[in-house]
Amino acid sequence: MGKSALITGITGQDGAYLAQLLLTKGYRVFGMVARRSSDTLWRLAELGITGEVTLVDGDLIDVTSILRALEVSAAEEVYNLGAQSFVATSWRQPLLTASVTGVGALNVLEAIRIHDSKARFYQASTSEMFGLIQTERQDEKTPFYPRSPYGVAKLFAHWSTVNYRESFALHASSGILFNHESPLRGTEFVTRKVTDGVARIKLGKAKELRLGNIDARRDWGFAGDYVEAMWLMLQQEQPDDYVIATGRTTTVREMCRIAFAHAGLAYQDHVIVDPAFFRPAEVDVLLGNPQKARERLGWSARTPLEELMAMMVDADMRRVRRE
Ligand code: G4F
Repeated sequence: MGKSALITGITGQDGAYLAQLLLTKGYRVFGMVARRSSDTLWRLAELGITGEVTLVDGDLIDVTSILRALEVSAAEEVYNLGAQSFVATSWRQPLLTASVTGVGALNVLEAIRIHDSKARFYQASTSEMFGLIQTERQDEKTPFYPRSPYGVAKLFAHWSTVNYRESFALHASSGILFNHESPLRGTEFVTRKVTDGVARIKLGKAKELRLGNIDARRDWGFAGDYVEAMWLMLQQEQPDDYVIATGRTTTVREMCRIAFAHAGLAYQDHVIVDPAFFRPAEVDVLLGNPQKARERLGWSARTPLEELMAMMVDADMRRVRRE
């Protein structure tokens, strides 16, 4: 019988891709699902794996439910992907974000420790922890400077992971993932908002697309590539922290140009900058250095931004046509 894995946040983009990957590797996959989660099971359905995973009720803010999920799943690997993950919302719901995204990770670590589980632990850390960047390219040694309640909460979760590794010898690793996108991304995030907008404009269902700061720069990769890095981290003898990125940074403006051009459109004809989408504090630029992951995990990003945008625009064209 294959290994058993428990994924928190299985209904999100990364949870769905990771579940699919683990199933192909013969794992029994359990997903902890919070009743109050706004996500539905559409992503698992889209990948055709709804019936292949076992869903367990549980909430990151309820340690007892996590203990129960560990018991039911007998998990050998635990991937903590659950979070309030939309940065803009974190200013409007800072305490919820701190509880779920920050303390939630500590709750999983505590549950593993109390349960005396030998499970290996993966924490979904983020480039948002670098925030106001302290070096041009960010790696595992770059000092953190989060710029949102989300970034602050993720930093707490990250250090909790490091601390439990050092205090209790847990096999706990932290993947500092830069932005990663796919057709399964929520439309609140900028890439999917753009590709959904492109499809609607192309098919005559909309004329314009309102965006915030299009001068921001991000290091964007494909989520399907990134979940492989998560799995690889837990296969290492020693737990550690890894930056997962492409090593290329692009403005939101240029990402728009690529997406619109794929549909034969010019972004300048449709994109309107609307201050309503500006953030109280912005992360202007992110650029990861994935050298350690390349050398130690043998991992590197395989999907260039042009290919990723084409994949997302094509998927949204099909989706909008079906509506
Ligand atoms: O797509 P975004 O909302 O992603 P953001 O804030 O970088 O966070 C994402 O990536 C992180 C990894 O670094 C994750 F930890 C996090 O959970 C999430 O997945 O925004 C990207 C950039 C920002 O600078 C934002 O200000 O795009 C800019 N932007 C410009 N107009 C917009 C918009 N973002 C959104 N969501 N919507 C806009 O209209």
